[in-house]
Amino acid sequence: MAITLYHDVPSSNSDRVKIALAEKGLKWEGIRVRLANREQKTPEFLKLNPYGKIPVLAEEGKVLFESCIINEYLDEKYPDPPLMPKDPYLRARGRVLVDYALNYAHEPYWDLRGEMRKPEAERDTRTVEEKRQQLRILLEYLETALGDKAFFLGDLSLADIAIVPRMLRAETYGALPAPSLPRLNSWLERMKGRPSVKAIL
Ligand SMILES: N[C@@H](CCC(=O)N[C@@H](CS)C(=O)NCC(=O)O)C(=O)O
Repeated sequence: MAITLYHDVPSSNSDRVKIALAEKGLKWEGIRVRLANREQKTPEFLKLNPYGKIPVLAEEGKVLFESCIINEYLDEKYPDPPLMPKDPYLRARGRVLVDYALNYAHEPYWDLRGEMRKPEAERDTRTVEEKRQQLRILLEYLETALGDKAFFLGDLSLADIAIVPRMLRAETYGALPAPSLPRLNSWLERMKGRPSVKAIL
């Protein structure tokens, strides 16, 4: 039951799966797909993932793509330790929060990423500050969703694992930590303390 992960470094979407694998204590072998060389668009790779994106997970000839779907597969196939609550509402709530963080809050994140990837001298500092602020405002929903809980659904779950790579990037791009988001800041520190997350930092 060898698990192969097609990934690159850095790749926040690959990190999402690496964190889940580590939380499950699963061994895996990596095949590096160098995004800089556009290896994800080769005809050979497109046979694995028609989207031409990483990560891709292969196990016993079975192939999956889309990081959140891969993580759900891992949680179902390797249920110990469980990374989703049993309660149907909480399971759905976790997916809602992930959708919010990755899709609804995508636009300012993506624009900020675009600026921050430019050499410092070429960045539009006004756009950078504006996008950081827009992102922080959207993240207030996650701040409220955390409430006084240590993790989004109470215990560590696939929701935390799905959201953390994006928040680590938000930190790298200067949107976090933010005084308006104390719970999210503490959650991020808590996540960074986990060996599974430390391994991808
Ligand atoms: N929704 C996908 C997103 C995958 C994705 O965008 N991966 C990036 C790397 S982090 C990628 O392969 N980018 C290269 C490209 O789009 O050509 C997932 O969660 O797996």
